[in-house]
Amino acid sequence: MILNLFANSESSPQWREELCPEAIVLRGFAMPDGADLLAALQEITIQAPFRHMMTPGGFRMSVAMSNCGGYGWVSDHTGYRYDAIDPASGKTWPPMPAVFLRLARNAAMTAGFANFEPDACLINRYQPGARLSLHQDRNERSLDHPIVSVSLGLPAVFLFGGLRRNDQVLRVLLTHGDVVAWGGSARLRYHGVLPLKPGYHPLTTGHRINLTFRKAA
Ligand code: MD6
Ligand code: FE
Repeated sequence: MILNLFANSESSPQWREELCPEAIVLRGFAMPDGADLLAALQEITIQAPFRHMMTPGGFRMSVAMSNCGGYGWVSDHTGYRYDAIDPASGKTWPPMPAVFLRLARNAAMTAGFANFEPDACLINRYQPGARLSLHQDRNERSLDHPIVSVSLGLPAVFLFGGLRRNDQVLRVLLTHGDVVAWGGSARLRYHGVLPLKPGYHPLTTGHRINLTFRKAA
């Protein structure tokens, strides 16, 4: 006989986890594309190198950032905004690679958000100690579209809170290939990332990479 090790849902591997209604973790969803995504990323960062942006309050962000697509998220002393021009080069951001776009659309669809057409991809690079404090994503013109977030390389603890800054937060370990998609009633939930622990990953060596896809305009 063939033993079914996962005969009941209690012990079945949870591929899809709901953090709350309309916020879904798709475990390992980007795993097959990991190497292709990182190869495309190399090309992007030749045109638009990673840089540490300044917060409006004058602090240097510990996460290094770049962008691709029609719009890029930027932060400086004037505030946060989406800009079609990379302020470091004066040129448009590199186009979104086909493998990025296909993954973002597929993940959104799988998580229950049909017809997602991102025009911006913010690329975050974490080195050990880098963190992202609790924030809401609210610079997009319409909040009717979800956000799709792809984790590559070293694992990190993702904090997922409520609609108010002081609401209780969930801690979610995100590892290579995990995708988080959220929108609708969850779109303005506070979230952040705890300081990255040092480690080694064969595809990213000492870093974590996060891609967040949005419809900005
Ligand atoms: C990160 N992510 O995982 C940072 N924002 O490195 C985000 O800030 C984020 O993962 C909106 C939606 C999903 C995210
Ligand atoms: Fe965010």
